[in-house]
Amino acid sequence: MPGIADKDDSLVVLGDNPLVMETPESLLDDDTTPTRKFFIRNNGLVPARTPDPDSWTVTIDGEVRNPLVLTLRELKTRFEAVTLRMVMECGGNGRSFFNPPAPGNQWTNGGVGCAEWTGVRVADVINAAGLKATAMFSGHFGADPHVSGGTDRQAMSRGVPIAKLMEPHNLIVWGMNGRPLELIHGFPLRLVIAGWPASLSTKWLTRIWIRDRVHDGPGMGGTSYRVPIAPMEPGAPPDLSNFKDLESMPVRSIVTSPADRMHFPSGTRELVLRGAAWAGDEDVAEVNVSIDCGATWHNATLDAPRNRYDWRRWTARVALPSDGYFEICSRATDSRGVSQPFAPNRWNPEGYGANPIHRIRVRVG
Ligand SMILES: Nc1nc2c(c(=O)[nH]1)N[C@H]1C(S)=C(S)[C@@H](COP(=O)(O)O)O[C@H]1N2
Ligand SMILES: [Mo]
Repeated sequence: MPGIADKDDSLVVLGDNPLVMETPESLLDDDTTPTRKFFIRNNGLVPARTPDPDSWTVTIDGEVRNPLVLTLRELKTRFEAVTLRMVMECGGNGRSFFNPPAPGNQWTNGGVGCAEWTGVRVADVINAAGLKATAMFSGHFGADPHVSGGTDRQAMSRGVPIAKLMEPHNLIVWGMNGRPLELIHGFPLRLVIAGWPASLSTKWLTRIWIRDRVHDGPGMGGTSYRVPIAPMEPGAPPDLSNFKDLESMPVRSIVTSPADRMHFPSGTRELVLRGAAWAGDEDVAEVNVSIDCGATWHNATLDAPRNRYDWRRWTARVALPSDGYFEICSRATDSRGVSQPFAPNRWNPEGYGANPIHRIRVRVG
């Protein structure tokens, strides 16, 4: 399979055609997720590696005054380059926690990573094209062939309302963690839409179509990346008039150390817990940890984010009363006071946005 030779052996393959790999929580213990540990989600095939990345073009057209066709070289010279560390999270992250099960890749918490992205602001490029008053929504296009092999149809093409598109953290990137993008992550050019499902962050980016209506590419409409407005009964047939696009990703925390099922020597009376927390468009307000499956909670200490949309690394020291078996939990709360639920709420037919409290098990002695 192209592009995965350098990946960490411990990534878990959830599917091989198209290729999907998740990162076990304990592999997300770095402040910045190294590229070799970064999850992979393809909906189509991986395009051939272009021999001439500087000549790769992205088209900005539709409801703009001056449609643009910009080469990667022009993007680098005409616009200010910025580097931001930001979370990228699959909309289906956590899907395996739904009951009844929702079909699709059975992500645990590993459809996420936090990398340093280098590129130009989407808003700067769109402003150079000049939005018309009729501009309402974007449609994003990548060069990956459909799984059938055909290049006449898109594997996936999603979009966002114009107000979100113009958010200054959204980038068109060529760099990831200080190096050119790997082919599997979108070389030579990808979109990064901050805080919303990663399906919007189109790899192998070729076009941003500015539309006068909600985009209707594959991955839009129906129950795709959509969640119920009024909560629905798990497993019930969906009423399509009750769905809206999943926008900001919900608050989530993970314990990244120790790993699940760790065994500590008899007499260990303190554990240092480490993890990460993030909350889509919101800030993380606090992270609490428990060693008794949520019967009692303690505060974790949060590191400062580098910039908005970065994740928060956290640490906590917890005392252990005895040897034995402990269920350690982490629960984050966002700036609106919304916490991770004990079991995923908001069941939906395609399994988006499941963010239950993370739980690991350790044994002492
Ligand atoms: N062109 C293209 N872009 C894409 C996809 C795709 O299939 N094709 N998958 C999307 C989805 S669903 C996710 S979760 C992220 C995964 O990004 P990664 O593989 O770099 O981790 O890419 C998004 N961008
Ligand atoms: Mo995804």
